[in-house]
Amino acid sequence: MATLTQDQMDQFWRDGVLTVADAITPEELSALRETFNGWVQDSRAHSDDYGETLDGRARFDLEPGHSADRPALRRIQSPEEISEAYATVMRGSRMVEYVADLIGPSLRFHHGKVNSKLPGAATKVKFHQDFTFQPMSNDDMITALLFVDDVTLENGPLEVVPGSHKGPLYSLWHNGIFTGAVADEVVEAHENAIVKCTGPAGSVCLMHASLLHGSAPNLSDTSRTLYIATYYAEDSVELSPNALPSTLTGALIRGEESGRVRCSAYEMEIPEVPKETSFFAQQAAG
Ligand SMILES: O=C(O)CCC(=O)C(=O)O
Repeated sequence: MATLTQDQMDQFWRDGVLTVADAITPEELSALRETFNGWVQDSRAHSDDYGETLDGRARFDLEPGHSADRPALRRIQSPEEISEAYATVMRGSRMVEYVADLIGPSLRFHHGKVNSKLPGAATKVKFHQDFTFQPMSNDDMITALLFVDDVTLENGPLEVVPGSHKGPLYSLWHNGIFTGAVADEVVEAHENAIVKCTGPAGSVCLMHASLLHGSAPNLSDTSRTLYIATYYAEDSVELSPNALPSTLTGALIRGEESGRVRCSAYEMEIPEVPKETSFFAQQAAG
């Protein structure tokens, strides 16, 4: 039985985005926060990115200006690999039921990360579409952005262009450089349509992977931490190597193996996504 209402599902398919409250229990939320606060404490002992993920890149990404006194931990790659709290939410929370209502019943896990903007953090995410980082044989793919903190208009909320998931897909390459961001003209053309996704901690913003989105720096004195997990329909296959591989890549989270592949009749260039640098380093190069 569906957990989302028909109106919510219709809104998702119309806008490519839907924010829903109470996507995890208060206990799950406390466990995510406690774990994250522990990671922030640990980060005080480091001056450079640290830890290691499956492909050798750092697990913990520090913003320039990070120090022991003013920690600025901005990303944790694949937190489900190292934390029971994050693994539990990724596999078994209400958030997963919402995703299954939309693109299930059978789901696989693509990748996960924590994106944090501590108070005053300068981190800005330039506009992009996730699907061009991770093309699949069909586009039943959802990025679930779970609010670990209250997300307000001031603390760097996700900004989206409703309806943009219906196409086109825009290039992330400009003048021979991979920037992980669409061209400035694309953002300017959609400027008046941008909407900010806010809500209390424990809410989730469900975003179609082809939706144009970004986010601004945190100008407030409260932190904005998101746990971001991407899921795809069981019968979809990756068309390029996973940009953020983990031991859980492709894991079946809900339902059954069908033994088949479903392909959409759309055309796109298979993008080349350089793997040697982090997302933020790529965006900074643009
Ligand atoms: O952290 C955010 O505000 C946006 C995250 C995002 O778009 C990404 O990491 O791809």
